[in-house]
Amino acid sequence: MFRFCFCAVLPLCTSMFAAELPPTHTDESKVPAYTLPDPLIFQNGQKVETVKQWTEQRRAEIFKLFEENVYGRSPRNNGKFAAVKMITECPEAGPAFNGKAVRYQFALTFYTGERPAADSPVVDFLLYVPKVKSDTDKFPVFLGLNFQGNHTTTNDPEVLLRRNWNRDTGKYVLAKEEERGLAERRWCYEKAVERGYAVGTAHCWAFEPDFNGGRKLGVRRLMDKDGEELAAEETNTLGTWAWGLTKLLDAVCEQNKEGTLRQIDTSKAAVFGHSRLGKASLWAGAIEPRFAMVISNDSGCGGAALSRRAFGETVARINTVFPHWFCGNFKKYNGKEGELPVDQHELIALIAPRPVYVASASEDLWADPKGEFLSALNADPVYRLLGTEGFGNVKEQPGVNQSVGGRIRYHLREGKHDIVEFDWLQYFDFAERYL
Ligand code: GTR
Repeated sequence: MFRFCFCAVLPLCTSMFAAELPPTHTDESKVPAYTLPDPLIFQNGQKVETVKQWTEQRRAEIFKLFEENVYGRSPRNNGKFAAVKMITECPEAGPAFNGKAVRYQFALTFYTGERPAADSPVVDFLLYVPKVKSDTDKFPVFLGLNFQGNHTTTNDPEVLLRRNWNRDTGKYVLAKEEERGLAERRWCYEKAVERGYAVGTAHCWAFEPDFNGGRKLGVRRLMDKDGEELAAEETNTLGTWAWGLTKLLDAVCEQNKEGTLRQIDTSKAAVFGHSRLGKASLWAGAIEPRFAMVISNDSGCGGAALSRRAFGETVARINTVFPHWFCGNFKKYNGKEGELPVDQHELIALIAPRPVYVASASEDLWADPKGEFLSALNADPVYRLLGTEGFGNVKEQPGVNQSVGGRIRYHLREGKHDIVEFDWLQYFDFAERYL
């Protein structure tokens, strides 16, 4: 009897669940015909012909459309967040990687009012800087968020086991020793410092936990009024992470001025991210002109991939599974990508003329590698208008494992959705040339 019920009910449950999820496909023949908005045509139909028109008017127009329709108005721009202050402390600094680097561990405390409270949000920020060999050494810095805590990004035993979020209880717990280094293969600290780059990271959940309702638990709670609904154009989790990336840069700049990080060249800061954190890094590049280079690793839908192709993850799908990532207005475009006043090539155009790297992986169809490539390609006219070589002579998506382009650069790494040494080595080469 039990067996009968179980068998009868299970297919029903799965089909109900499946019915709630908007369908997706990875079939190129099903990609709808679409026309991309032209970044060099104003909304009123007028053409952008001069650098001045782009810099002073059209860029702002596109930026506003992204704010209102996709990522939401950044905390830094909405007036309420301006009052949030940050204190940077450095409880730990010491040698790492056999003396090749110095490891700094900062605690960034966010608060409003006179001084931090006992429960003020704290973000732990880990930074490896190459060891200084001469007084004139200046190192560029890569900044990016991580998925599970700083201690998971390395086996370095000195990385402090600090607060970490527990998703089930929605509370802070202490990070565990057995988690140390879990994501080490995704981080290339030692190679980075050998090549002369500093790399800094913080757990994205420390800025805001990654679930619907996380807003009440992260840094954004400082600006929430009790019971206040989030306005449809207000930023959400991805926008908060992007803002968080700008705070990491603030911390580096502040410590640079104070002398602790005088060996960092703050005019050479690259922002990077993988997957959902790649979406955040692209938006961070758009909101923060101090990021001198932007890297998107397999960022997919809502990142580098064109929404209008609706290949792999779609707008409807991402808004259903992750309702807290984008602003409320983005949901208006579920199944109606053609009505979006912008598409993701224009996000890349917002970064122009700064160097931007878009990376895909051949088996990562969910993130639509071709759509990511086409975004890079369609941002090229803006880079050219601004007097750069843009995507160089690239017109077609390259085969696997070839890095192509100029100031806009692209590769399709062989393999799965991931960030691995091959990706990092391309980013270091790119930085060497353009940062
Ligand atoms: C997936 C999501 C993608 C991507 C990825 C990740 O579940 O559909 O948009 O962000 O997660 O962040 O690893």
